[in-house]
Amino acid sequence: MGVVNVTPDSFSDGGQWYGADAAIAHGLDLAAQGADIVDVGGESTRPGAQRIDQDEELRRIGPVVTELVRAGLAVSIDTMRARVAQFALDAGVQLVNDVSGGLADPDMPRLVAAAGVCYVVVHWRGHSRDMYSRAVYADVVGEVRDELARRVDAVVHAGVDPGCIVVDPGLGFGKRPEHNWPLLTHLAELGTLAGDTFPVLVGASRKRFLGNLLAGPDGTPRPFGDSDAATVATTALAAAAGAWCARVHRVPPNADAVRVAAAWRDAGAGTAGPAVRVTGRS
Ligand code: PMM
Repeated sequence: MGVVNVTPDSFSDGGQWYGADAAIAHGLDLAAQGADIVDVGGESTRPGAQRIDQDEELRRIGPVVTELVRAGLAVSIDTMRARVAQFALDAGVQLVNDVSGGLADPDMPRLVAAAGVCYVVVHWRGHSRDMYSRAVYADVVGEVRDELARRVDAVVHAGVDPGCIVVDPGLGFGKRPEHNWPLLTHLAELGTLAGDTFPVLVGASRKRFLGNLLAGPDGTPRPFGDSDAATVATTALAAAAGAWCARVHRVPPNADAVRVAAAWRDAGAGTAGPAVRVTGRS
């Protein structure tokens, strides 16, 4: 999954693809480079971010989603708002990626259910402006798993087909760097909820915990754009462990890592996890 952030302020690539034309061209590039899905978002969720209003979010994603769907790509919409998801679904997106797992907007699960598309349910404890205040865990894997299970229950109760649900541990969302590593090493466990096994999506790309890991001798974190090789390493490890999807900013090396991991698994080191089908028109 390639990321198109139509935002002036995302931490990982803020501003680079802000205008509609630049964002559309970037989405087409990502698909040409091997992204199976292009994820379009108009609202930054970096730590401390204030929310933008709905009209602004619609203004940012509208032409981008419309054009990328028209070009035949499989597009997902990265939004916490049902109204924005509704616009994108009407335009033909194939997947709703809701980093709040349906908590931010209670209308979202019903909307996704009615549209019959797949739904990425992300572990989340609250909005970005103060998300670190909730980053307190005694057992991060157990708590994230239990909270994800409750969200999956809720969205299924709202009518979402369990066969269309993808779960995501929400790396960095209400998690400090030290919380992300155990989540990454327990992906299969996180995808197995109440006896069902769900495809897992991982969004480690350029996140702060990678920059912290790669800090220089004086402790200065590596800048976001310089953690792409570490992102590729997480993609390979996650895919080898059976993850269905890696959400990334730079597609070519991550697409290679996914292929290496598939060969690795085929040669006997584990099995592919469950998957959902998300396809564009061409
Ligand atoms: N992370 C970000 C945005 N959307 N969606 C999913 N499913 N999982 C994530 O981890 C995730 C996401 C924030 O990162 P960005 O600013 O680089 O897009």
